[in-house]
Amino acid sequence: MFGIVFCIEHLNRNRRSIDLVGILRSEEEIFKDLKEAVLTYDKDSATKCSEEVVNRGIDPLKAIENGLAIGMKEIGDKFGTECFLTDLILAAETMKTAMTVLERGMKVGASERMSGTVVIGTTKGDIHDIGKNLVSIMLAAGGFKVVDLGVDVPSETFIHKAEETRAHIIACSALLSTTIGYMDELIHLLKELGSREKYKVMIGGAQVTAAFAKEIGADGYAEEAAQVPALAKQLVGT
Ligand code: B12
Repeated sequence: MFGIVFCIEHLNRNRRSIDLVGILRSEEEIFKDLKEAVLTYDKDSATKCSEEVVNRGIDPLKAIENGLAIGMKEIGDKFGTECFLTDLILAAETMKTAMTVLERGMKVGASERMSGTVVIGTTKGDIHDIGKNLVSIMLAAGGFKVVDLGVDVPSETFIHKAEETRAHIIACSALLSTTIGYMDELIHLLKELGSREKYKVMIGGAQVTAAFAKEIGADGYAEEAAQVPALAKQLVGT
């Protein structure tokens, strides 16, 4: 009798672990669902998938780059033909919802933040913040203390906050042809104030190019958020 009970218990235990393995989705499946969530503006699914990423210890940056950002790019590519302003707003909000959850999975403690301080924001007149938020997350994960000023940030505020926080880098994002000029303004203002040498200025965003960065005398430019921590470390020499 004891033998039979033991056998049944043994089988059950094994089946449970098989079931467990059975219900564990692959990382790729979760990333695909995150992409779909952005494309269908499904905040519930975005939240659930992001929680799964965090709870299972999957790298949140991989989830952003291989899931959310791909969905966002698809929406961007369809802009003006299949997708319009409302679609963009809904997709962006879905991505933000997911990123709030994923940020909890970034394993960077205060003591590890010794690479330097970065003051970051989107230029005046510009409310695009998805790329800027991604860059912030990457910098924090790369060991930087990040002071995020949000969107529509005047050049004076960038400088004031950099002074206040004794920042090493001012990072500026812009997505509109009409707002990249404020990056030039920022550098001019720094020069006028005699503070140009105090900070490294790093710029980026869809309309920004390496040539533009060189033209206005910025210290660094990166096309992708993934390149930013290495660039920032190079700039501050850490
Ligand atoms: C989502 C989106 C919106 C959302 C923004 C939501 C949000 N919270 O950000 C909403 C709907 C609000 C919006 C509004 C508008 N938008 Co819009 N938007 C987009 C869209 C589709 C995607 C942008 C995005 O998030 N991309 C994904 C992120 C991850 O990419 P990214 O920002 O480029 O960032 C990456 C890199 O550039 C880099 N990076 C970014 N920042 C930084 C900073 C530093 C320091 C570094 C080193 C690197 C770096 O790293 C990031 C990750 O790899 C783009 C189209 C496109 N394909 O770019 C249009 C786009 C930028 N928008 C555009 C326009 C015109 C507008 C509006 C003026 C529309 C309108 N008529 O109202 C308004 C602008 C309002 C304003 N004052 O800002 C145009 C700009 C055209 C131009 N040449 O100026 C685009 C290109 C669409 C188009 N094809 O016409 N938009």
